[in-house]
Amino acid sequence: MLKYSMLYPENTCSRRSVNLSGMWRFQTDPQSCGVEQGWNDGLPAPDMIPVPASFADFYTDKETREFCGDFWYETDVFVPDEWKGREIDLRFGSVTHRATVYFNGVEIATHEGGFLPFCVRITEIARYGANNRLVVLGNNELSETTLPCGSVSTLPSGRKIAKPYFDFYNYAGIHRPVWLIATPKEYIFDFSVSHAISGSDAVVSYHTVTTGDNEVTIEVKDEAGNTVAMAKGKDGEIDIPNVHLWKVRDAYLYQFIIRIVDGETVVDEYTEHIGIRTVVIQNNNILINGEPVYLKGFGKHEDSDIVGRGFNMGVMKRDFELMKWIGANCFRTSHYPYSEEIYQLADREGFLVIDEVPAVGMFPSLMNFTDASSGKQTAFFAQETAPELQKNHLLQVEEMIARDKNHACVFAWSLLNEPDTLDESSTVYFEKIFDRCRELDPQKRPRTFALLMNSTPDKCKCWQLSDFISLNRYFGWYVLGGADIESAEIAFRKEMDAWAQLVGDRPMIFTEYGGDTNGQMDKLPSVMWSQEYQIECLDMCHRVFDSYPFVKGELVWNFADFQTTEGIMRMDGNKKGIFTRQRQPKRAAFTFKQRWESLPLDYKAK
Ligand code: GCB
Repeated sequence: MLKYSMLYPENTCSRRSVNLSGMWRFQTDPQSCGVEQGWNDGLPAPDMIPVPASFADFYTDKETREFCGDFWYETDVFVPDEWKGREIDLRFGSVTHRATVYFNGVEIATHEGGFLPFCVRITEIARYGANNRLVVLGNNELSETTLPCGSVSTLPSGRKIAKPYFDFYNYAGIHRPVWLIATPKEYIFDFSVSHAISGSDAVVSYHTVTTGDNEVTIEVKDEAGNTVAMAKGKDGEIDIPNVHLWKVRDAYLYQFIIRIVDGETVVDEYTEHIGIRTVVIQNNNILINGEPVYLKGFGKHEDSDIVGRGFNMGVMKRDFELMKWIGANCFRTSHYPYSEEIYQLADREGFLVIDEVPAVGMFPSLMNFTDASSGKQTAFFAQETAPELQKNHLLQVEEMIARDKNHACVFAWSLLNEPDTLDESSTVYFEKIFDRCRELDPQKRPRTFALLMNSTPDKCKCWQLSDFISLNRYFGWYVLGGADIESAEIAFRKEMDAWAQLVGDRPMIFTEYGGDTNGQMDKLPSVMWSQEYQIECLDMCHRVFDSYPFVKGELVWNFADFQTTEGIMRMDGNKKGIFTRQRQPKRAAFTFKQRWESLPLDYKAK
C-alpha cells in the first residue's frame, strides 16, 4: 500500500484544503549546484512563474524553453494556528518528472514520475500560525529506466537537452495544483468500490482504510440529496434499490459519504461521487451495464498554448464541449494519467476513459516512430535496464489505480503505448505488469495496450495479454500515403484479415489512426497535409473498420494539434488534430460529427 492517501482534497466538517496555486519563485539550475549551495533554504535569484503550468513556453529564449536538468520552485505556506493537533500534508497533483521537497530547509520527500500525485507530511516540522518555506527541486531528464523513456544528450557548450523516445514535447514543471491539507489524526485513508447489478438493484461492495479503530459508516445520497442507503463497518456491501445507473453520456452520480464516528461524534468525513456501472468483455463486445457500446472519440494530450502540459480548467471545459459537439463518447489519456479534475468531469459528463500509465517510448528510436515501421528489432525488454524500468512501471500502475479506481468513467487500463513486442523478453515483462494491474484493481477492469504498426498478428508476442486489442495504425499516412492510398486500404484489409483469425472473443478497437493536416490548407485534388486528404484518409480507415464486426471502437489520433520536439517530421508540433491547438475545428471535424452522430451506441452489436 502507498505511504500516503490518494484521496482528492476536500473541505468537509473535519477536513481543510487550501489550494496553493499562484505565482511561485522559480530558478533553473544548469550546473546542478543548488543542493550544494543551499537553495533548499531559498533561491538566490528567482523569477516569478505560475503554478500550475509547464515553465517552457513562458520564456522567449530557447535555452530556458529547452531546459533540461534541475529546476527549483519556492513559495511561502501559511499554516494556521488552529490546525495544531491535526495531520498536515502537502499534496502535489504532479511534478514532472521527479521532485525532492524541502520544508523549512529540511528535505522531507522525493517522488519519481511526472503524472501522478504524492503527499508529504509536515505535521511535525510546520511552524503554526506562521509562514513556512516550501522549496521543490524538480528534474526533467529522461532515461531508459524511468517513465516515459528517453535519453539526455549534452551539447558542446555543456548544456543538456532531452531526447524523448516519444512524440510529445518533454514539458516539465509543477503541472497540477498543490494543496495544503489538514485532516484529523484518525482519518479516512482510502476508499474503494466495486459494483454488481441484480435486477433493478445494485450491490456495491466497499472497502475503507482508516488510520484508527473507530467505527465507519457510509451514507449514500442520490442526486436529489435523499439518503438511499446506509451501511456500517470498514468493509461491506450496500444495497441500492432501484438503482439509477451511470450510463455512457447519461451519467448519474451518487454521493458516498464516508464517516469515522465515535459515538455521536463525527471524527472524519469524506465524500466521493460515484457512478454505478459494470464493465464486461464478452463475445467481441465491450458491455457497460450489460449493454454493448461502440467507442467514438480520441487519443488526447494535456497540451495547450503557453501553459504547455499544465492543468488549465478553461481548456478542459472547452475540450469537453467539443467532444460533446462532435458526438464522441470516449477518450484515451494518451500517454499518461491526466489531471484528476478531468476524470471528475468525465464522470459527470458520462464519457468513457481508457486510463494510460506513462509507459511510452519503450522502443528506442528517436521520436518513437521513424524506426518503428522499419521492422528493426530492438529487444528493449532484454536490456539490463529492464528490471529497474519494470520496478518504476509497476509503481506507477499502483499509483494510477490507487488514484483512479473509483471513477465510473475509467472502464479500462492501458498499460503501455507502442512498446517493442517482437522479442520473447517482452512477454515476460508484460505479464508481470498485466497481473499486477488485475490484482490491484477492485473492479477488475479490462486491460489493454496500444500496439505499434510493427506488432503485426504474425510477429507480436504480447497481444494475447489484452482483454481487448488496441491498434495504432497509420495506413494512408506513414504507410502508403497520398496517391498510394488505394494500396494502403488493401494492405490494411490484409492485416485485418489476419487479426480476424486470431481475435476469438476479444473486441478490437483503434487507439490511433489519422494523418497530419494543416488546418489552413485546402487543395483540390487533395495532397497529403491538406484538409481534403485528412478526410480521405479517415474515410478509408472508417470503411475498413466498418467491414470487420469485431472492431468496436475508433479513437482518432489526435483530438487537437499538439507540441512535440522540433524535427523534419513535425511542423511546430504534431498536426494530426481534428481540432487545431487553439481548439477550432478542421474540416474533418464536421465529417466526424456526421459519422458519430449517426452511429448508434450499440453499433455492430450482435
Ligand atoms: C504514434 C504514437 C503517438 C504519435 C503518433 C504520430 O503511434 O503513439 O504518440 O504522436 O504515432 O502522430 O506519429
